[in-house]
Amino acid sequence: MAQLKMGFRWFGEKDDDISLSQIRQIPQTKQVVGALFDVPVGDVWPQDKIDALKKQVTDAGLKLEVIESVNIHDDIKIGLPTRDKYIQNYIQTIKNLSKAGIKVICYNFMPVFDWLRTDLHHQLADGSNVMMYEQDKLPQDPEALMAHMKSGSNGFSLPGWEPERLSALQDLFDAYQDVDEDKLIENLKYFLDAIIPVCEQYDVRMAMHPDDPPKPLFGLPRIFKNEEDMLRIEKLYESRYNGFTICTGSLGENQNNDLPAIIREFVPKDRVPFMHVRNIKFVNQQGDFHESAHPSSEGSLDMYEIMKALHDTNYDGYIRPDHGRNIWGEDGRPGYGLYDRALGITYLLGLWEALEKK
Ligand code: DNO
Repeated sequence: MAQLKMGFRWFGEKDDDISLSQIRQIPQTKQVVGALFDVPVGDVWPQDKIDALKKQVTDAGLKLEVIESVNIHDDIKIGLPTRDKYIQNYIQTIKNLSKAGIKVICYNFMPVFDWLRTDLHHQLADGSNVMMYEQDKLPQDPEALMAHMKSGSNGFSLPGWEPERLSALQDLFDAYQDVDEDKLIENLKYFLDAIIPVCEQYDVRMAMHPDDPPKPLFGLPRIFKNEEDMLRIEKLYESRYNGFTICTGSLGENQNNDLPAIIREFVPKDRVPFMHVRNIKFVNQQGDFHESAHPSSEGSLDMYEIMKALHDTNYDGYIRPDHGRNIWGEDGRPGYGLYDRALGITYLLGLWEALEKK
């Protein structure tokens, strides 16, 4: 049976209340998706810290081959003259990661902040908690938004929302004033032109993550919202090293996006080294949604068709369950509990096994 390279996101010994030994007991899950969370964005990731993380994971009987994320300094996204320095740092990080056997780097090109929700603790009828997005509840300004995300985080730092990265928020917004979609694409191309040859040489594949939610917010441009955007990004640099993370939840938040079709377009072209799989449930016509139970045909996306598309296209990249519910008394980092993501893995593996035997 073609094995899925199943992984589980882990925030490190210091920042995660889930242990590697717990992850090891999830069936058929060998990959830890990790990162260094204490290196400021833009700095080179030191070899010794990477090696220490690698050793920790391998000592626990697991593998570290995917990094999520090496974040991109805003000067690169804005296109400031200082970007060259940060790009050189990024290149050095790629080389260091390659030395530790890393094969895939997940990253995003979202201005200022990463993913976004309006409620991090929406309670479902069964008493579990999920994250939710309701357009009308979006805080009015970026500062309020930052405070809002922080207050709902159960005291954990949320990936992409690290306060030190988002200090001086208003200045950052001002710096993006002249950056529209075309400019942002141009700056992505500049970045890819510099790094992809290095990735090719060092055998590290870049996997760009979609914008979440996939629409412009606070006047900031968004360049990875749908299939059309992907066709544009893929052409910026023709190489299997310029790839995508297909995140079913993020892309699925736009009801016009057809996930199985997107998988069938890009997997055969060898542009998808990494998959994030989760379900969401739309609650109204306007497209407000919450994230739904992980092992789920309860959500609005058809998990069977998504896995079938991966199976039909002989997907052999890495895959991980994405945000799940907090259940059974868990009160940890929103979206990243142990139980529901583990249930999600068994559900996905079950679908896969059935597809294999058909
Ligand atoms: C949120 C995550 C994102 C994702 C980055 C990838 O939970 O899906 O923070 O890791 O956008 O760079």
